[in-house]
Amino acid sequence: MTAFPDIDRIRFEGRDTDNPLAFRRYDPDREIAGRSMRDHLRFASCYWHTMRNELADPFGVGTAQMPWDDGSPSVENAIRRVEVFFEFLEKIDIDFFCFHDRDIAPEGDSIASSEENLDKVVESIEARMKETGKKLLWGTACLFTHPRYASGAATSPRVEAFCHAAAQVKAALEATHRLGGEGYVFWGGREGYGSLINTDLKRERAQLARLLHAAVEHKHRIGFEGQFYIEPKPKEPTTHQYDSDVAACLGFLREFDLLDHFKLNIETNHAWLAGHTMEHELESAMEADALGSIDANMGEWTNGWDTDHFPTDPMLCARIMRCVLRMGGFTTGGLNFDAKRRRESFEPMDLFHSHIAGMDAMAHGLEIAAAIQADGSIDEFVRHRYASWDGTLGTKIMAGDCSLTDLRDEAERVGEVPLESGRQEMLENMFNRFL
Ligand code: XLS
Ligand code: NI
Ligand code: NI
Repeated sequence: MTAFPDIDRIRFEGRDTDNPLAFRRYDPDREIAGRSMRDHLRFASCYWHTMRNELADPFGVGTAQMPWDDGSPSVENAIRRVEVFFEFLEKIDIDFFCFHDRDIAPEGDSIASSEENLDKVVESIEARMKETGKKLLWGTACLFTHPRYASGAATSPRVEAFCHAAAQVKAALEATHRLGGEGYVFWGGREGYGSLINTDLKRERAQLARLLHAAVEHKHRIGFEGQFYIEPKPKEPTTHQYDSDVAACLGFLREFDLLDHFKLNIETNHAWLAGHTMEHELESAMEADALGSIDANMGEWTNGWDTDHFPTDPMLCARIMRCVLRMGGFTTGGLNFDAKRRRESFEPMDLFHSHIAGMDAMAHGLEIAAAIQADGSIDEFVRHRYASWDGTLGTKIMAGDCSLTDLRDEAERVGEVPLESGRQEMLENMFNRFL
């Protein structure tokens, strides 16, 4: 069986090719800044958008053509999708994938039967992984679709919902472990509120922390060594999500003594919904040594939703990859395309076009970022800008050896502050030189 009979493996053909089913920038084995492009970018395709998104929107039904999918909630259908997904990964030349429990296997009519369904599908995924060498970047549990989670999962006012959420996390974590996952994500889509008028915020945040602690305990119990991530998002579907942005997540993790166990999985569209640039979120995480992985997508500045466009803007990708290079590259993380084709792009072939567009733009971003790093003048400018802090006085102040009174005397001694231009526009133009 083949789901994509007209498509061969996508290959690098170079800048001048006019073949839309080829890479123009992404040359997987090319060495750049000390690693192959493949190792820098660590692309992942996500099961929920690639295999399960029917491309419905609030005003219209799904349009996606998926001739391999009979629409039934059966395990057989689920296993057929696995075959198609791995054919896709092979042909698009993506090494990693990500999934939610409910994307890959149907929920049963009891906890036990849901676990059994998951087991069966995981078995077929495991077999396909062995054959193809594909790897799991991260797994997660879907704690936001079922009506039982309408008022939250861990943060539900009903303790029963908390137990169901825990059961799903347990099974999804074990599945991720079995598949050798490099990470596990917590995205709390319903862990927030619609209105404070019916919400006990203090309890809800403590409940969320409790579930995360239980997951850490279980991780150790089963010997899972992958990285745990929190994925910040400010809103949608909730009015406010507790993990609203990187700063809120770091504060939460520190408050509940979880920071040693988690890093962040940062998504561009979520950063924008929070009113931040992606670089702001990446830098804020990096500064706390908590930048783990990236959900590579982009939004639509004008409409304020999580539209999960494929990231096709090279400038954005260059800014993202510059942060990744500054961090020293990914370890367990990667670039997961948490992205969907538009509702009008409904043919199976559009799965290829959309991933190719994202991969080429990220590869382009990597080239730009590597050139900026090799040139070094922007970094050098910033270093120089802070150079006065590297002297004796700066060192003494930062060591905590100066009282306010000492500092008053220093102010008298050092005299007026030399004014220096920040040269923002010059630097922006220097950045543009490398596009
Ligand atoms: C939704 C989130 C979700 C997570 C995984 O907005 O991005 O897809 O990545 O649960
Ligand atoms: Ni995401
Ligand atoms: Ni999202």
